[in-house]
Amino acid sequence: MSSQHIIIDPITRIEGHLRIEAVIDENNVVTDAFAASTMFRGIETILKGRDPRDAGLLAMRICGVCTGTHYQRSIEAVENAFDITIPKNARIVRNLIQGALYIHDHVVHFYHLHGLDWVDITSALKADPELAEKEAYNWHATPYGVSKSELIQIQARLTKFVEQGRLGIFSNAYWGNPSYKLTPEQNLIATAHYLQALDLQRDAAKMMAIFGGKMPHPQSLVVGGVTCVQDIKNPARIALFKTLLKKFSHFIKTAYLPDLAMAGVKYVDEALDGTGGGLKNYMSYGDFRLDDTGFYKSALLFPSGVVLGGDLSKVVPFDQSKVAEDVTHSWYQDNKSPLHPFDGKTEPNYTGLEAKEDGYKYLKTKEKYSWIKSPIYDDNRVEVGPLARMVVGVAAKDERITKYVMGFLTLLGEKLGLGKPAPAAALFSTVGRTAARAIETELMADVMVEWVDELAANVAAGDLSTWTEFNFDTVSKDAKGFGLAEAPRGGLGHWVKIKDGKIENYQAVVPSTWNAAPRDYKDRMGAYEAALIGTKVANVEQPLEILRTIHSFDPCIACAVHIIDTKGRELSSFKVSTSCAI
Ligand code: NFE
Ligand code: MG
Repeated sequence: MSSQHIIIDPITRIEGHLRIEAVIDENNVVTDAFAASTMFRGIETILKGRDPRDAGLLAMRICGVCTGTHYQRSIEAVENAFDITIPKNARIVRNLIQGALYIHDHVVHFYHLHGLDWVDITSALKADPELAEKEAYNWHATPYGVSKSELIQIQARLTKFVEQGRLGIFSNAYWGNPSYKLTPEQNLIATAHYLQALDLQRDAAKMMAIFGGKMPHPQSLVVGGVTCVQDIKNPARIALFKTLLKKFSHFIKTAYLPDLAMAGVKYVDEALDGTGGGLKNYMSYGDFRLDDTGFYKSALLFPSGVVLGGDLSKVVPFDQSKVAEDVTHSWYQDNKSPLHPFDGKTEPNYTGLEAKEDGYKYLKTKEKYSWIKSPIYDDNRVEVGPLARMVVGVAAKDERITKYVMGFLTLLGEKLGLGKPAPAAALFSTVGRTAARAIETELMADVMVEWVDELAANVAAGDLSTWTEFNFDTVSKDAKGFGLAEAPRGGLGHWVKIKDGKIENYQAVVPSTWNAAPRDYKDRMGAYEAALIGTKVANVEQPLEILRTIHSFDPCIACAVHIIDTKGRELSSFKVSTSCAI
């Protein structure tokens, strides 16, 4: 039996440095896969010895993409350590900043990072704009920005790029690959939305800045609450937030979801046969407190829990003490067994790649091969992210989540002519992962309207409190706490141990750490690796199907590793052995 080794390095249209090595058999089906972060950073170590009140400002530098999320989790870990409950206004403001991050991140992901795995831009050049306008009405009653004249303009812009030989942002992709399935007209619609979303995403960033002070890296969170008192008191600021939200929400409903349904119908076979499903173990830490009972007590927008083996009939309660990180296959000093984050270590041990006769270097997959650690929950490998949140929500019979998920499955069933909703099991796939993100985006945009009204009403009723008084001089100097939440890409936890008033140990276990991790001590695959198994590649020179599945997780490797080589040493050099990677 012959097999081929595909290396994609770097994977582009992601944050950070990710390498995928896959083995494919004579039928071009992936039989083995390895995910490696080739980048080394170091923020957990930098936090040691610092004042815990400063932790958020340093931890936020873990990533410039999921801006604010590490900041908030870090502050919440310290609040948990000192048992501080924040006021209502602070809770809502934090929800609004995070909510704006979600809708920003998800739209940018679908169109700008993942879209070209589904949409062939060069095919859009062949489209008939008049037919494309008509086609858009098949997917929404009032489709976004796709009148014939708008589409003609967009096509002219693209044609100019091509004639000048300057495809720019669209260069170097796998155009013409047989696994592109949309019609030229559908490709033109999605391309129009790609370009329109480039402009529009600024609005979500502005929303974050209204209460966060700036973007990226908002500044208005402190241990005990938030500092944006003037912004919540000013009705014009709240009204601006609502206007931008409304505008963005319009795009979500009239472009993002219809495009998703359009692609979902074309790619439904891959959803139904479970391509890219992977581990089928889903975990959510739970997030977005809906009342002021307190951290880990309040009702949540996204319930916490674990669903194992795709069994939607039960949810295992989440318990943070069952989180551990293993480094058997990661470039760190070995531990005897996986460590809980309170006791976690970040001690590099780079053992390099292996040069082979063909002149390329390969991952030493039997040994250590990634800078990402392998997180484990109660001795299970799990997937986190929007799909996990939707799956856990449905399994937990959460009314709101079930309504949005069923709404999409019903729409898909209708468009497919099934006479009933598409089966929920279709979600356990690459297409399902991408769909779950869109479903969650609509849900978030809708619930944010309720939150901003709740904030305005609370302020109008005279509650201007934004901070729970907290005097560091009067609390115990030895404490520990955790900030557990859901970042756009999945469960995010920061654990802090404080001794003599200084940080003694700090560990972050991040969404892309869960998903992009290598094998563990039992040689079990991480989520990316498992999701690639069984994927059929139409053209091995253009492993588009591999990119499609990896991109469906929205990788962020800066988050996943959060360690930095301050000496700027070259840690390894890599050659790209495939013709190109988007
Ligand atoms: Ni750097 Fe992040 C999110 C976090 S992911 S993007 O979402 O936390 O791994
Ligand atoms: Mg970590």
